[in-house]
Amino acid sequence: MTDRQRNNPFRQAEFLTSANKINQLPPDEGAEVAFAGRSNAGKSSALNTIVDNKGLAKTSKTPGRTQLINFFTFAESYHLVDLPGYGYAKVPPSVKRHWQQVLSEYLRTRQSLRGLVLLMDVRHPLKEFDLQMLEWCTNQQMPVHILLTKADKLKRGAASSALHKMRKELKADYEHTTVQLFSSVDKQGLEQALQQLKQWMELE
Ligand SMILES: Nc1nc2c(ncn2[C@@H]2O[C@H](COP(=O)(O)OP(=O)(O)O)[C@@H](O)[C@H]2O)c(=O)[nH]1
Ligand SMILES: [Mg+2]
Repeated sequence: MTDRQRNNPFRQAEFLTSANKINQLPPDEGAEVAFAGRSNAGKSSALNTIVDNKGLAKTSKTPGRTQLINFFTFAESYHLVDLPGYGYAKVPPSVKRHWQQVLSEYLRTRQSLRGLVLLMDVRHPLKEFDLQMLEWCTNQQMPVHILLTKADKLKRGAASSALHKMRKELKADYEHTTVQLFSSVDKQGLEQALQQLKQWMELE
């Protein structure tokens, strides 16, 4: 076992269940962190990187497929939750409305939810879906940590200015939201993301 594996409690995570409706969620116990982002933001890839298991969350080159809330579990009552993104143009309005309702209710009612990881492609941040999630979380005083994904696609300087621009934009309305660069390809930002999850779930 390498040090990286030993320091990562999430690598034991396994699939628990999928839900399409609020009443299908597993018991509201233990500690939970949810991942949200528009389709294709790199959410499944980031989850797989965080749990150090390429096969856990399905990744796809065809966006918009996941229309379920997927629960992964480790150490009995800890959950990582993959929330569906509905930012893809081909999602019908009725489906979009269904998910808006499910997501807002989930954020409003889930007692074990400690924080939301919001993923955005570093080249296309703060779209309508992202602003909606930020609004809902702020209203619930739910902590949000943003991963600016696919940072490997930008040169170091461009990535760093995207990060600073984002910090500035968040400052006015979402003062307590934290943000970092992340890449599932070169693993930049992985340690910082793990630290945030461990802190929220009190796994230090
Ligand atoms: N270069 C690069 N590509 C990525 C990264 N993360 C995801 N991708 C690619 O972006 C696409 C969508 O990724 P996926 O994780 O399925 O996104 P999701 O729809 O948000 O779950 C896939 O083709 C991935 O290979 C990253 O950090 N860097
Ligand atoms: Mg996905």
